[in-house]
Amino acid sequence: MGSASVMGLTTISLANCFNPTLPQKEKNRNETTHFTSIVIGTGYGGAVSALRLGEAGVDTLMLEMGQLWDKPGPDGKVFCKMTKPDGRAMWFKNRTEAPLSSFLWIDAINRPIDYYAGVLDRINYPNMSVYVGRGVGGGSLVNGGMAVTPPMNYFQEILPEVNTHEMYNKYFPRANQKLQVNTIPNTLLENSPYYRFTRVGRQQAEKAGFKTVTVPNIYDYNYMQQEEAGKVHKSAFGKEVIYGNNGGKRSLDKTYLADALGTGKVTLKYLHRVDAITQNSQGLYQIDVSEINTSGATVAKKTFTCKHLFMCAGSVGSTEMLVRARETGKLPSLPSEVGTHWGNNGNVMTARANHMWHPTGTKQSTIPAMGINDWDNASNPVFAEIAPLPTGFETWISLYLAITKNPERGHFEYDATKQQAVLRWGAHQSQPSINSAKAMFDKINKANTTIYRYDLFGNNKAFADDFTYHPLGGCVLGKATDLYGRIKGYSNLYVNDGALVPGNTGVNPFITITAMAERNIEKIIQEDMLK
Ligand code: FAE
Repeated sequence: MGSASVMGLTTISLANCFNPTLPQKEKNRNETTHFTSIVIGTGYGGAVSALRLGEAGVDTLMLEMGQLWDKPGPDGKVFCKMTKPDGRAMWFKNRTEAPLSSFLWIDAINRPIDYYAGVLDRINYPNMSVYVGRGVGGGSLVNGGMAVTPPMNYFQEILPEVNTHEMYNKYFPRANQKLQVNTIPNTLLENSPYYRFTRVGRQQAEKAGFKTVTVPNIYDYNYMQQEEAGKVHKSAFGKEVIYGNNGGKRSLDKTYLADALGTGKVTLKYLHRVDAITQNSQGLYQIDVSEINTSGATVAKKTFTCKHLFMCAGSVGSTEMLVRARETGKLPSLPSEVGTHWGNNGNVMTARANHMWHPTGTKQSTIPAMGINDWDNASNPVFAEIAPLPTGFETWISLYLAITKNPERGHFEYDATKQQAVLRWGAHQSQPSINSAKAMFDKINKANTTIYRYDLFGNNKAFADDFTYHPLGGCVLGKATDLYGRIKGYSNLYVNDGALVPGNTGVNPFITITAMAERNIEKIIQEDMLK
């Protein structure tokens, strides 16, 4: 990241500050409304697309509905802690909606908060809720940073038309390098009290005969070592993650997006929500946008046009907008495959109660460092992240986010009363994930004479099967699009985010999304823009 890029970000941040005293006409005067390309969304797919477009000299506008998270709140911090949430925690909610809903069956986790443009959203559909990041950087602002390249044979299985050799020799290494992926030093993993929960999880998995693997991360482990030494603000060690990190996290605003703005060809507008997309009589894409303030009120309506439109609003965001555009007649030729083949990456969360002599620690890093890898198991493939539960007191709980090979797929349907496309996912569709996770954790419980915790996820459930951190698909590569994300039925209209991935990656997905986006944008720039 060069200094020019950092300055680029700062300049843009000031230019885009919401200023309620500025008369509307003045604000919109001289505003460029046509760009060669527009990228909707600033998550992994959007950030890669914008950087490469900018480097190729293409004038590009990025539109992001969330905030630019660079201004400290009244407590001097940009983000709030998980254990002390306020309005900054969640996207326009009156109460937090954390994945763990209770403790000892008591509704002690979620709290009332101000209705505000916070950083984490939970989109609630029947039987399935989807967590997503809101802000410049998308999911990178709220995620656990686990940067996992999928096993090559599984990648080949889900995307057989994609050249695996090229992916593993060029685009996965490129994604890892640009995202500044690094590995936890042994001293932290083996000695730090903040990773006791990981060592306990590893020992108990291995006792049941499972393999464990260290998982790389984008969190800066040099910074974490300084946290341990008490030299810097404690972020991973200070209960910060799903509502943002105030240090250590190399989120996209510090990597790809800073470099994209540094090209001088990319303009970023945040708190700009895309409401509708259509094509005008000259074949240009027309994007209708509401500029909102942090209370959610619309402060300006704007229209932008472009030749090349990149849908990078995430699996749910891109799919919802496209299904709505098709069903309301705004882009009527979109193929029927748009809105199908959606999956939750087989996500299921579970927790075990350890014996008193196996405490998991009053101190826990929020950054997971290890997974239980049983993906080669032919009947029940599972890759389970050993997840932290940083409450500040001893719980004796081992928490896991399991990724399973659930073949079930959901689809999106337009609901005219809500004027929205809605995810259809039946409750029974989560059962294969529970079965696989149960097969793994029954064995771990048996080997360690332990039991599940039933008090954390509501309704006495041992498995939380009604939410996902990893929405994937909806506009799948080779189905709704060609093999590079060009949407069938239209020219110069692309998807380049998690919506392309067919429902499951077998591991945490952002490395796959980033590498695929690198591959696609390279081809699109070469063939559609430079020729
Ligand atoms: P995404 O990052 O969601 O970006 C889409 C962007 O588009 C967002 O900034 C939206 O606000 C914006 N947007 C949507 N609709 C509109 C609109 N109408 N107008 C303007 N802007 C819009 O998409 N993955 C891992 O690999 N490792 C992890 O450790 C991990 N942990 C996670 C933990 C949590 C709590 C969550 C929620 C996710 C986690 N993930 C993890 C998933 C990962 O963050 C996710 O797969 C990627 O962020 C998806 O990237 P996309 O580019 O598809």
